[in-house]
Amino acid sequence: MSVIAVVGLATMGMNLARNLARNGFGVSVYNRTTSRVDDFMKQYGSEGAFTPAHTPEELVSQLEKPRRILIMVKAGPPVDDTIEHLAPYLEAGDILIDGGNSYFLDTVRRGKALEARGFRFIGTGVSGGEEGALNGPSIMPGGARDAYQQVEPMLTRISAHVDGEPCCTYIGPGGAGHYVKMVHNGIEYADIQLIAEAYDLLSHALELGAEDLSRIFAEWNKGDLESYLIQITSEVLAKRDRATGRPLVDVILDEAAQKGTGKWASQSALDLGIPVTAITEAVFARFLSALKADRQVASRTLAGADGAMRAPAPGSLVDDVRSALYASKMVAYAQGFEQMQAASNEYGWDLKLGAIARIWRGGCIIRARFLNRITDAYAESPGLKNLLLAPYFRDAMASAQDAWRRVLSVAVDRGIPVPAFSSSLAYYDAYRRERLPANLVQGLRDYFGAHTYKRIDREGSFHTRWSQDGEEVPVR
Ligand code: NBP
Repeated sequence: MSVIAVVGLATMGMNLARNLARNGFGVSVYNRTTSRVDDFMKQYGSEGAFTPAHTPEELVSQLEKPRRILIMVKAGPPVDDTIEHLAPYLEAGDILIDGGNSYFLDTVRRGKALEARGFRFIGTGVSGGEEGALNGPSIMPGGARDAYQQVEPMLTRISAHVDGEPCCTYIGPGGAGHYVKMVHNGIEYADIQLIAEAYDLLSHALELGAEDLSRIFAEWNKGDLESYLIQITSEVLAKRDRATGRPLVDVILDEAAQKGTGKWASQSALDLGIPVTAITEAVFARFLSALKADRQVASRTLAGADGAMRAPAPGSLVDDVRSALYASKMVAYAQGFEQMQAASNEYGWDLKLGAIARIWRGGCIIRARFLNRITDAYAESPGLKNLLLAPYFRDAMASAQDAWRRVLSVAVDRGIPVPAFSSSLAYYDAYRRERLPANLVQGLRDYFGAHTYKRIDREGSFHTRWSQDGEEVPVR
């Protein structure tokens, strides 16, 4: 008998099944297109205690009770289809785990529907891509805690480990696991966009080639910016294209694709009223990149900047861009964590933000040295309102900001688009302003729509009869 099944043997399912088997767990494997099961057994069958299944019924019959089934299929209707194929053979108490990138409200719906049928459901985020799935991902499980306890030994064993701690912890009930994974992916979008802007700035302002830039990123990876994404940026930039001999990055088409988790994170932030500008700018930047044909026309039509400012010294600009990247990244994480806090309040999840930072230190795409700083910040001050207010982040922003502003001046002067850098700085400057121009916004809204306003010196709501007698009247 197997202790767990993996359903869906594409990239993620295949590698998670191998990871489970390597860690000594007996795994049954099944896939809708059953030739994939046979291919899997041929290629990896000797790696561990795998049992192939060719029907849902056969799969369920191979499992110890309560049955534990990890579903790794394409997010959306395939998850519902898979559940419906398995359900007729399951018994009360059996546990279904959806490890794909499902939308968190689908997870809430599925959890309720399955509980009503006596089954238990865990919606879990899994990050780390192909390599993480095989060697240790970061795992974000949500749903019924008692169900999680039944799979905890397996999930913690196969997850990445940092300083002896597993990158897997119970996140919260309902859709909490998939929500946190969604914000993780949103932060990943922001991180990647910021890196792309740093690359663009240095390659245009200093006319550096991919190999020079690769060396700069490798150097940055030795300091505060040390992270998986900075490391692989250096590797991507260093790669030469076999066909043309040019840097591969120079022949890759500049249209970024997406699968939707960044968009969902932005949409949820809009619903919650949380300003996650860095993630949202990153999503918009991908939309803009996809308008390649339009951009080609505009590039020949619209005038650009003349770059009249004094040229910056190359060394100092490289250092400044590093600081701007770090400061913008801190803003992106501060916003993402604020969004998770808001969602936790809204949905009653009691998210432990410090623990989430801890399980993102290994295995996942945004793993980075500075996640320790986030864990420390929440340990020191569990009710922290915004990460930027924690002493480490406050001081780091203060020391990076002059460089950040210089970088934006260069970008504006040269006409180099840096939407995530600049929106992060705008957020920082707006967040630290005691008084914003929303007073005028309120005045205008009251003028054309009698929407009323509050005053700084008196309680209550007021309306001014702007275009009549100009009198202010209190409003109940
Ligand atoms: P895909 O997202 O490419 O999905 C392919 C799998 O879904 C195959 O096993 C396929 O079966 C199955 N499937 C489909 Br499509 N429609 C189905 C249906 N109606 N009923 C049953 N099975 C169906 O696989 P993946 O890249 O391994 O990702 C799996 C999940 O993990 C996704 O939610 C993904 O977003 C998430 N994820 C992926 C990564 C990554 O790096 N790839 C990282 C983190 C999370 P078939 O063989 O019969 O077509």
